[in-house]
Amino acid sequence: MTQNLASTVPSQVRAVSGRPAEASTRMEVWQGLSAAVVDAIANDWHATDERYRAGRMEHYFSAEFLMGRALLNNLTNLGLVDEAQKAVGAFGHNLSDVLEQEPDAALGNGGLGRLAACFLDSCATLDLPVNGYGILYRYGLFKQLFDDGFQTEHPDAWMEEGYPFVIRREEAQRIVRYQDLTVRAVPHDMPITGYGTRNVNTLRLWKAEPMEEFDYEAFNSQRFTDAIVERERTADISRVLYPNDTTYEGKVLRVRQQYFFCSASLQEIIDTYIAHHGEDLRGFSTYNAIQLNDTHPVLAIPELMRLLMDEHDLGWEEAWAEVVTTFAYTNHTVLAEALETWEVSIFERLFPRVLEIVYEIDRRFRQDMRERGLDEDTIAYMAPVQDGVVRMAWIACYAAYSINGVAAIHTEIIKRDTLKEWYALWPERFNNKTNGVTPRRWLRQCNPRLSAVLDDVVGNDSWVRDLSVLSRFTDGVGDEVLDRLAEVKRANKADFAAWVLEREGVEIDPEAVFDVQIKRLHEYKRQLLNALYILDLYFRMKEDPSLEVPKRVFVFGAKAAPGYVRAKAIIKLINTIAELVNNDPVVSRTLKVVFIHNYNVSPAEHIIPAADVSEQISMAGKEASGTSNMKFMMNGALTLGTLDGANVEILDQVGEDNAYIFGATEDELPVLRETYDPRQAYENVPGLKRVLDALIDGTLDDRGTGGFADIRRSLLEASYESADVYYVLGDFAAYREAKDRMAADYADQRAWQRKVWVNITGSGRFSSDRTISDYAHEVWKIEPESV
Ligand code: F55
Repeated sequence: MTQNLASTVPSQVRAVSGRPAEASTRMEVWQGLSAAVVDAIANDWHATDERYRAGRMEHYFSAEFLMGRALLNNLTNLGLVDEAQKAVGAFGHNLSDVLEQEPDAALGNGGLGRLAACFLDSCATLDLPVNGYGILYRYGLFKQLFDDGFQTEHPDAWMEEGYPFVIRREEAQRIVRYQDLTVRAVPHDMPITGYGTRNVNTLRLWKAEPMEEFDYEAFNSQRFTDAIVERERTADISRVLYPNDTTYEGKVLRVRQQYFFCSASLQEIIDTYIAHHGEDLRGFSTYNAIQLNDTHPVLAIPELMRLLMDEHDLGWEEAWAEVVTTFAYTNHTVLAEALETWEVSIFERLFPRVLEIVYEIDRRFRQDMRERGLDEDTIAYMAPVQDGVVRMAWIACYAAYSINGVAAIHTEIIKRDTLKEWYALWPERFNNKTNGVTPRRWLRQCNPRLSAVLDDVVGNDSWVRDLSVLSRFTDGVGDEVLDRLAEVKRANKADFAAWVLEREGVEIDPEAVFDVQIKRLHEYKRQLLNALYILDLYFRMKEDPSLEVPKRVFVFGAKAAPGYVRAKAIIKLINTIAELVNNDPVVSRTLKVVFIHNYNVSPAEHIIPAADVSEQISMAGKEASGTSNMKFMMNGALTLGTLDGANVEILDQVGEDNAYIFGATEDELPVLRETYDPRQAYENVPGLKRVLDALIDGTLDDRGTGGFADIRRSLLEASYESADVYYVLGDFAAYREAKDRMAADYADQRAWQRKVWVNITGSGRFSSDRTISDYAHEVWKIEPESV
């Protein structure tokens, strides 16, 4: 860096505000400082791009990138935090206040989108030639507010005030053609800095724009409104992120979005190939690999066929040979309702040529399978097109050279159940890549106090780039380190308490156990189990005022898909329980319940460092991996969880004494199910009747919506087969026992902090650096390239 921020920031701020830096607002200072950071990395960014494009690259295709805030991340990676502090301090601003101005780039729903963001961070830090490709949504995931405890959704126009970290690349635009519409795809690039490297990788987000600003002919011929309508149809494509996680909706606009970014990205990758290696595309997969983040970008498979054949003269066999050595597919769910399928008629309307190619893939697949001797039923089940629908997961399994799950147990389940027919055919394609999270954002930046302890224990900050070094220090630290851990947590909790008071208006005591569940609201994740526990504890305390209960704060953060009625009722229930508990003059001295509204990446950065207990309580077999479990572990919270997703591997790592595991396991559940009767649990498990009856006896008011009665019915009164699908009542007793025991154990702070230390120092394998280096070696076959 040639100039320092002290000299560049004031002029950048002036350029934004048109006033002296001293007279500029915090938002303008954020803009100016951010522009100064982009300026500081511009040369390295360009050099990285040139270097990568000349060699073999991996391209990460994802409909979602949940990036969160960029400024502090970049300052930290570049080692410029102190310099930035001084630069803004010189004209009377405070860096933390400036940082809080930044909107979150919430271009994702949850774990899947955040995983993509952590992966980009690791790729840059490891100097790996990887770019991300996605969509520049004008509206990110909706903003959540509570109105009388009910979720309401509001648009998130996150870039409207200007956003210096996306750079429009006018010159690199492509054209994407639909049968009924032709649009321009304009790339907008975000720089992805790494920690302690000059490499700067790229996230390329495509924005849909009309071919011409105005259709002047239409305008002149009085068809003005037609011209406007056309513009809007184009803008629709990148207008909004669909707010569904886990469940899939067959919206035509969604398939348009998917094709849009796949086609534009592939065109660019092909052009780059030609520029460096010539017109003969038969070497395409020598230089390119593409990771498909779930099935959302699977249209890239037929689209690459189309481009190679129709635009670049390859024959079917030649094109297919490239396709089957280019794509790798990551599966993120075992829930049946999440598998994407599209009506053939939609493809017909939007891109008949792609449909033609899909039919040809289907025809060849069937022929291939017959030759292998598969029976007709199996072929019909696995075929890319059947009964008028295109099945995206099956296309992915047929064409991808690698298929992976996101945690060991999840990969076993897809091999055994979800994708078993594919596993039988091509076992060598299947591999596990347990998720990870970036220790830069999720430890170094969000928890500076703990980071300082780690710097001292390790003797330097090498753990930030190699988290596995921490495991050398698990044993043999003295009590003074454990005491420092306790102090750090205490200080983080005090900060968090102030943040909660300001943001939610609830007062909480840093002395209490902070017990946290933050994730999308879904029945399989069982926020309801947690809520029923709290309500039961409330009743236990009312019944016996002398009961010794450790001080607790229960923290929730969760958005529900806007159309997911029962999930929204669960949100209202938790808010109603919070009101009951927090307003009880006696119980509220011991218990508090806080629902953090609009949970997102940056709230998570405040919440996680302050947590004592990490709630990971999905029904076993349903949570593919989970990633907040890893963030909590790194920040010294202990896991209260089922044997599901990556919890299994966390338990493996820390041992039974250092985690609180409860409940039915994935292999036990089918057997238990055979005789499971939730009504019996209701009658016999102490406390259950009382809490379930409170849902309908007037104790808790759902304002006449019937939401609470529906929740109760989902557990008890549905037909025998479908009652309590997620085994909430079945696991209730075990959960209560583990959670009570955990809270009691907290009193012995030395013993607790020892467990905390085992968790922090054992979190190395949950760094996304480990995940990414496994993908790089085993799947992508790429090497670091440092600029
Ligand atoms: C988003 C859109 C659609 Cl159409 C379907 C699913 C999603 C989505 O957000 N899924 C998601 O977040 N899945 C999660 O992926 C994480 C990363 O692998 C896992 O840790 C988590 O278990 C899984 O639920």
